[in-house]
Amino acid sequence: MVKPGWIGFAVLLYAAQSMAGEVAMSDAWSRATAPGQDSAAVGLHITSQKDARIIAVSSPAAASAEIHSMTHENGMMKMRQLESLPLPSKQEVVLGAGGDHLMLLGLKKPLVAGDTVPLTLTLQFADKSTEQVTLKATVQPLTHEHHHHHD
Ligand SMILES: [Cu+2]
Repeated sequence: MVKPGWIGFAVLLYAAQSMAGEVAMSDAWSRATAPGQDSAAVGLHITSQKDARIIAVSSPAAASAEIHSMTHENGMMKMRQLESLPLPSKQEVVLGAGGDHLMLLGLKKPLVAGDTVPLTLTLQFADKSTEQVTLKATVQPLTHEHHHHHD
C-alpha cells in the first residue's frame, strides 16, 4: 500500500524532470562593456519542445533585465521592450543576432571579456504553467560591428 503523500512526491519529481528536458539553450553570450556603458545585450539559441513564451528575465549582475526587439526606423536602430517573446515548439529561436535580444540594464559592474553572466528566464507554457531556467552568458570582447547604443 503506497501512501498518498509518496504518490504526490513522485508525480512532482517526474514533472520537474520532464520539464527540464523541454527547453534547450546554447551559445549564450554578452559583450564587454565600453567605459561608461551600464547596459548590455545578451544573445542565445533557445529551443522549446512545446509552445512557450519568455515572460521575464533577471540577472544578479544587473538592476533589471528586459526582452527587447530591435527594428530599423528611418535609418535608425530602435530597441523597444517586449512583454514576452514567443518560442514556437521545436523551433530554434536565435536571440541577439541584430534582432530580438535580452537586455541587462543597470549593470552592477562592467562586463569583462571571459566573464560569465548568470541569467534566469521565466517561461510560460500554453497551459499557463511557468518554469524558470538558468543559463550563463559568456562575455565576448567588444567589437565594433556588434556595438549598439541603448536609448
Ligand atoms: Cu536592447
